[in-house]
Amino acid sequence: MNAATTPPVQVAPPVQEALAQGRPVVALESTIISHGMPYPRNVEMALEVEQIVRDAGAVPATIAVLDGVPRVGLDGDALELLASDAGVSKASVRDLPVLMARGAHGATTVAATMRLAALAGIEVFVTGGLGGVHRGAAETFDISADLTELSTTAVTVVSAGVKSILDIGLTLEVLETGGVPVVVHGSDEFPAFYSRSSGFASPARVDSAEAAADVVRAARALGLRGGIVVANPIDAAEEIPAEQIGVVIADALADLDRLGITGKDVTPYLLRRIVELTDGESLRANIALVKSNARFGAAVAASLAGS
Ligand code: PSU
Ligand code: MN
Repeated sequence: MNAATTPPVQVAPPVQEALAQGRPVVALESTIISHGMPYPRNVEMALEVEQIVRDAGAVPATIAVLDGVPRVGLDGDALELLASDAGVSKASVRDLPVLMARGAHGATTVAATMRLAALAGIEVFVTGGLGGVHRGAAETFDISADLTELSTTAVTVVSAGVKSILDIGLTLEVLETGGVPVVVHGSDEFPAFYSRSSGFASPARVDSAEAAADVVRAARALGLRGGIVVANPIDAAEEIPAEQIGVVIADALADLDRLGITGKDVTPYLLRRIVELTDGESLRANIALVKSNARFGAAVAASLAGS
């Protein structure tokens, strides 16, 4: 018997049943819980987002590694642990084997969540923001593994775009190189997470969940190997204008060199610092956009399940 043919992923019964019956399932990541927001807003957000997915008729599947086991679909106790335990490390794809070998906990990034979702047979994944090409990457080579994963794993990722802590233009270039379709819901501009506008045109626009699902179906028909980026801009009433957040981001970025922060610590540091510098305003916007993405992503999953 070849153990390698059975993916070592534990799928929770409600998720398993939904997948077996062809009902819509939405994967959710856990780095956003453990390293993206402060406690207790992080666990409240995680529970609210799961409920939004349920209310839209889909089954939520939050993904993480617990005691070395990749888990797809978590209960409230597991979400509480992820939100509050300092021993939960940030897990991208390359960290998965190490955590499994050690029996440790890990909160999965977009890249790792995509990989585990694909192993479980889940097609749609909702998050807040994608990782991408960091500013100054020409020197640091700091490019998120989220982009590599998008070019190799067939999962549709619904986000509010890319924060301007990153180089948005270069991130879009790398997505193009990777053959990743990028569509923006209801806008001609690619969104910058806190703001609807980024100064970069949307590679393609879709005006409904159905239209987004049409793109996924076509990619599936072509047998495209990689994923799809569906960007859902933050609601106009919730956004922080680009000029306003730009100053804060510049301030936070300036800390990196001074404090010697590099590698996987960069994104969590910046997220935390932006919350401090905006007095929680960025956290409010972050939670609002994740909820909006959950509603839209569940609708995309429902449309795909009907096809
Ligand atoms: N961007 C956000 N919030 C987040 C992240 C990114 O606005 O929580 C997290 C996601 O889990 C993403 C990861 O996959 O950071 C990217 O980290 P890195 O840049 O180290 O690849
Ligand atoms: Mn990085």
